[in-house]
Amino acid sequence: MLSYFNPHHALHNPQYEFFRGEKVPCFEQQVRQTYVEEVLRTRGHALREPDTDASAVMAQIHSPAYLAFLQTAWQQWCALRPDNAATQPFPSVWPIRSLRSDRVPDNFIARLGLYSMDNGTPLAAGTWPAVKAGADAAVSAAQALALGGDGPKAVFCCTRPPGHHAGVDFMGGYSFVNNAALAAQTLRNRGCGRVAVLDVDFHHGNGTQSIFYTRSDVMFVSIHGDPLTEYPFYLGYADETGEGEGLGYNLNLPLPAGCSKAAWFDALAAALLAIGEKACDALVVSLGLDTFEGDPISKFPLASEDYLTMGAVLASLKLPTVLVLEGGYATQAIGHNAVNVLDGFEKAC
Ligand code: OKP
Ligand code: ZN
Repeated sequence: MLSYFNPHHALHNPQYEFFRGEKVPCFEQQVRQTYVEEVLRTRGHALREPDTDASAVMAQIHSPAYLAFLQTAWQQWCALRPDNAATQPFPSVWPIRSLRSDRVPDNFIARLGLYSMDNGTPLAAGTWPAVKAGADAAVSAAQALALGGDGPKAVFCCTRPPGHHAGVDFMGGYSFVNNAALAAQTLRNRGCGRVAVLDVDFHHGNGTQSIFYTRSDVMFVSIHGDPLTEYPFYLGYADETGEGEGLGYNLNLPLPAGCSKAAWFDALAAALLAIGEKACDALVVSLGLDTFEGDPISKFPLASEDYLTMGAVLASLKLPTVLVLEGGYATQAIGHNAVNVLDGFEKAC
């Protein structure tokens, strides 16, 4: 499958995150993309560098103030004191209920809280250039997809860090810019009447859902660990069905942690049925591989061979498809699991 990769992902190289109250090495590591690229090459897939500047599409999805903050966040952090270059900034206070989010504080950590949903999204010196190159890869992939006629019927975007937790004006869950939303918006810009985003990452794609919640031109469907017990906790319930124009164009299929494979594939069938009912012209898959049984932070049961099946089932929709890499933290397995989805997809076409 034609694949666009993020050539600058390694610039995003934070040293630690907080996990259960402790500083731990980041789960979201450089080797994740290295391994996927390696398996793509050894299994014969073409890899391309991005050939588009995502800036215009980014401005359609994210707020100007958030994008401006993100671009210079590291410089702002380092300007506070020279020692800061050796550490990482984390928010510690957030404008939740009763507090104002319409004022932008002068204090950097307060601004970081304004633009973050958690303290689990470490920012490093090269975060912005890495994230920007990932956005370029997502838009490039969506532009390379053939919408009828000759050309690739599916394209893969191989990038990190992930994007599906990032909303219009906030980062969170290792995500800064919403790559799947950029791909979907690019397909809309190219004339697709309706795009379906199917998010199969273990974690609910709260950012993508919120970006498209009031729109019917981009449908959002997600299969994920029940937010009652799993991150991101505050979104992803079955009763979130869209609002206004978007009513009926959001579908959450939460599953209990520890559910069976059969339950997962039943949810996938339900997701495809719902997408099939809405006359969609293209599909974007938020491809998280953290549904893998060996994932260190997730609780779904899929084995490596199940990803071949997943790919074949996704292909049965017969829609032009962009697959965008999201999570997956069993680093040794992420390459084969991701490429199994692509091979399963192509074999079924
Ligand atoms: C990103 B993706 C909080 C650490 C928890 C949340 C997991 C983010 C997953 N201190 N991190 O959906 O794979
Ligand atoms: Zn995830």
